[in-house]
Amino acid sequence: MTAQPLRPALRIDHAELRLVRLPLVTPFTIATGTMHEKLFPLLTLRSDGLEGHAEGVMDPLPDYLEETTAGAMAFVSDVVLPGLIGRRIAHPRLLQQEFAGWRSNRMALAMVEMAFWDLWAKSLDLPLMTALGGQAEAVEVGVSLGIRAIPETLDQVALHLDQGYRRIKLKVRPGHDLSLLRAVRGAFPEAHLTVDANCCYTLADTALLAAMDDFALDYIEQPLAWDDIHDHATLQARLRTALCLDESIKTPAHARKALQSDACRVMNIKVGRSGGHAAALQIHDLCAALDVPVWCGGMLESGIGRAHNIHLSTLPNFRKPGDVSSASRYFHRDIIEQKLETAGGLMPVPLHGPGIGVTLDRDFLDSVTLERREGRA
Ligand code: OSB
Ligand code: MG
Repeated sequence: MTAQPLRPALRIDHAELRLVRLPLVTPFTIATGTMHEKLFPLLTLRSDGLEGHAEGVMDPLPDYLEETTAGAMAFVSDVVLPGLIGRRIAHPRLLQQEFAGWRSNRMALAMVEMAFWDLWAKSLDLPLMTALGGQAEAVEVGVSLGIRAIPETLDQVALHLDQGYRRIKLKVRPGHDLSLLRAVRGAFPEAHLTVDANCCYTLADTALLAAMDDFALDYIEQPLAWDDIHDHATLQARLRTALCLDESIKTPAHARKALQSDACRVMNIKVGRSGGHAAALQIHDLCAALDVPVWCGGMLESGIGRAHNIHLSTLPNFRKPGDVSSASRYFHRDIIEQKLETAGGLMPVPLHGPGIGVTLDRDFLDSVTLERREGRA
């Protein structure tokens, strides 16, 4: 007698790729520019009456990393999906092997892999967190505050600390760094503070970055170039404050090299930047093995990407507050039926059903969809 498989492989019957636009409540400024709206691809994979969803975290212009929304839409709809539709896939981890030959494009591939994880968890009637190996009722959350005038930033810090957020991340850039830190640290001596430079410094700024040691920051996020690890190791040796890498970590191999060279002592995991959940779990495990804490980064995701991020954040080495703050900070109305809102610095894990545990608000989604492409077996 042969054992029955737990469940048969899933056949991808249908894929729908949308381009969605949501206006932002307030413009969000970081060192590389200002976002006024969130434009993103949203993928739905269907199998046997079930649906899995994920969104892409690339921007319209290649100013965070090299991927673009238009490039990802074309790559996914013309190349990746035709290679999967009609195929039976036994486990989401197999997609990592399937995609191993593609260079870069980690955000586009993550969207496909993540939609399949959601579909697969639903086929097992499990929450995504359980399929990933995590467990929690809620996860600890911080906020990322975009660049604004210092008095406005002080008001924002006070507001978010009052709301219970567990960490305040300040976006910095040359000319808006030490003066900002003097003001914020002066006003909030006890706050859990970090800064994020989004790659805007070089080793020539070492003295300025070393001066940040005086402000009791938990870490400095991605001070140097997006495609660098080596210079971060040089910088880390010259600072007391821990470095945290974001843009530089696009694969588990990048994570390994960064850890081996002591280029950072904290890591930001963005599942949508790193090729998907399987890669995010590998990065998580590598960091855990070396006792390096991780936290969940965000890319102003809608409720779909936010739900993925929250489920992933239930893994045990997510030991610092993540950028999975309330969706209402960014959007007047979300594309899901549930509200992803924090209380007391905690974001509840959405469990309104299996998988990512949230459901699409289809009428509203249709009203913010700019383009729709379909593929069917
Ligand atoms: O570097 O973490 C970043 C937003 C857009 C691009 C890059 C980053 C960010 C954020 C936002 O910091 C975090 C969030 O989604 O709340
Ligand atoms: Mg960052």
